[in-house]
Amino acid sequence: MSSTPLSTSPLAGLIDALGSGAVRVVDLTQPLSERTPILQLPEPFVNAPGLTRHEISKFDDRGPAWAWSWLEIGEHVGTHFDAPIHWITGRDGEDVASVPPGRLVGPAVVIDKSAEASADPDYLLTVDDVRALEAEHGPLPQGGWLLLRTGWDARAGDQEAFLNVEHGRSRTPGPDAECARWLAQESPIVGFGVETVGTDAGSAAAFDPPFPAHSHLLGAGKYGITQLANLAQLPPTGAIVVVAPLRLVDGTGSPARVLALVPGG
Ligand code: 23J
Ligand code: MN
Repeated sequence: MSSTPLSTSPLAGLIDALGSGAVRVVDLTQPLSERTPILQLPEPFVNAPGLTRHEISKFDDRGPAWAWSWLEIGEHVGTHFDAPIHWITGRDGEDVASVPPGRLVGPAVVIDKSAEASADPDYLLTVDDVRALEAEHGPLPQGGWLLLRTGWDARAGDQEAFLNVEHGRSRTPGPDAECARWLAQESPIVGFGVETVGTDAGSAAAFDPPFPAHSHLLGAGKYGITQLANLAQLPPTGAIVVVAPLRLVDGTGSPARVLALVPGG
């Protein structure tokens, strides 16, 4: 093929940059295993099962040259995607399979509240925080993903540290109710991502509405992603995020591979 179509392609620069290392691919996905921390809702609610692997064969009589297993896993386990139909406010919206692929790739904006969350595990992100970020880095982009950095990814190997339950309540950061409403209804982003077990703060069952990130964002046809890793490797703006859940028909969510394209070797 002639080089003309490639060199005139808007992807030509990206292809070169991936080849030269001027753009790096950062894995924002936590490893998925039997030890992946899972959400623990209080009684009387029912929780999702974590990963269990069932061996089909392992180079034995059941399959002499192949190893494989089948998986038992909740839709909302590990680094995962929340589809609108996960929540009652979005019940008439998209399942995972119906999400247009263009909405799964977009500009990432990272808001770093790791110092705040380290000082106060109940830290709540506010509209003022996002406005301050916009004042410094420009408005949130149309079709973008706002990613909340809290430093919580360092705890992801340890269920107890990750859920951080004290006196029966989970102390983890997240957006306050007004911030969740604003992101859903007034901002141009399509999704909100976090390092914690859910897009809502640990204390959010008591907010008005309960679980406002789920309620407002999914109700507005927007999306969530959780249990992200390596947000520290992203600039505040300028990265592209690729969110890849299973295309699960009628799925309310799915474990996902989440990748970022990041400029600067
Ligand atoms: C169900 C109920 C409450 C919450 C969640 C699920 C999640 O965090 C989730 O994974 O969507 S907070
Ligand atoms: Mn979920």
